[in-house]
Amino acid sequence: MSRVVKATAIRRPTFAMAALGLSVLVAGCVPAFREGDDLEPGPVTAPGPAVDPEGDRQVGGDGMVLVFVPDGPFLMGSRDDDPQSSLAERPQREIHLDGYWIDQTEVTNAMYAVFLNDMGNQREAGVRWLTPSKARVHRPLLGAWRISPGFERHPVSGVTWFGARAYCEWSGRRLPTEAEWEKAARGTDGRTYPWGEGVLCDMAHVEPCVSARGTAPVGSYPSDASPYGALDMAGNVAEWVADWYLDDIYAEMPDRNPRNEVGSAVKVVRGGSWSDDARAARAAARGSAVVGATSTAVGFRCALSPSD
Ligand SMILES: [Ca+2]
Repeated sequence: MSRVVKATAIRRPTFAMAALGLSVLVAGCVPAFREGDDLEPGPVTAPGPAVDPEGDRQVGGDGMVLVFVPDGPFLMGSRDDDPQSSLAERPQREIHLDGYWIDQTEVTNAMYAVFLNDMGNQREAGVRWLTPSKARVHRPLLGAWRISPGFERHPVSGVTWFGARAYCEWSGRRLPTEAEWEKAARGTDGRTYPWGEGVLCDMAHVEPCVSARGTAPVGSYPSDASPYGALDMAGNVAEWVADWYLDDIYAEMPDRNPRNEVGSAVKVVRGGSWSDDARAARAAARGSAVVGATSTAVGFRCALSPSD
């Protein structure tokens, strides 16, 4: 499988990340740590095909459970009269997506450590895939990548967009599009949160509801479940998706399977996190960050089309 390395300039995003609680993202975070595996990005090897297909769920070769989102239309974006929404979420559109699979949870530290031990912590666009100072995955001198004890099932954080994409390709999947992420999170009916409306604390791992700052094991909040069974779409860590970010894309995007491939620096980040407020946890909320940025509050999940 060949991969394309985008030579992008890293700059501050054009969108007001702070409004969505993503101010912790830092542009161009080049990790200041010693590396012995300064490899050029090369062929990506997958751990194997998805196995054990069973109805609307299957298990990937990396152990991730995937849930199925059926073909059909859904309401994407926010109504003009929604006081919580931003202009970038409007106009609300009926968008049709072909059926696809999406990871039930965010990719975990345990999964990402396997990937790093296979591929190394490579650079793309001058930035390492993972910034250990913002992650619970680290590597001692001459040792293998390992996980801070107790954090094996927490979502990986501190990864660049490139590091997220590389993992999904390695695992035989891909990053979801922005539209796929939103449909997986809220279903077809335009609901505010994955579970419906109202009451955020105790429903999802979001600030200021969490007493201990930081991530939680994936799937710790059964109430943070979408109509398709995708978990932690409102909270835990926010998530990179495939699309480049544009403020005004909703009025122009096509009705079927939209995917914005136009851009050079800023990618879409979706969902709330342990450091985000209720507004950012809405399924329609749009965040963004430069592709080489890393954060303790941003991770990712992958997707898969039947035709992939
Ligand atoms: Ca999440």
